[in-house]
Amino acid sequence: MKKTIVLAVAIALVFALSACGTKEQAAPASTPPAGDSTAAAGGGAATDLKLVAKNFEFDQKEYKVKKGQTVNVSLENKEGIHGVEIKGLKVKLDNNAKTASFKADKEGSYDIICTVPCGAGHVNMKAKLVVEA
Ligand SMILES: [Cu+2]
Repeated sequence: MKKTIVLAVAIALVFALSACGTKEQAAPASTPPAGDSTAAAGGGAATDLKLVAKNFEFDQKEYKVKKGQTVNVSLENKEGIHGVEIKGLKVKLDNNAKTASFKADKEGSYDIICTVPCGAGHVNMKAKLVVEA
């Protein structure tokens, strides 16, 4: 008899948990936008953002992503050794950590800077990330 009760409670728990899960329909992937999550989340709004660095500039002055997207950032050092920090988004990349993911959940313009003292043009190695509505 006791076993039946335990089983019933277990089933009720499972239902309660799955009911909770359906509340968040907007998030098909339950992966939080942690900085170290590089796995491609199946479905959902995800986008790849590649930053190509050389002496002493990035391949674009301005990168754009849509608000709400999970952005998988990667860094390619085409010439020289550079690092990247996206200010305000806790994203840092270099040759040891070339990829990162973050959720673009706030509109705005974020500064992208080089984090490696790479040479004469280092201080001017800047770009922008724009999160659009
Ligand atoms: Cu630099």
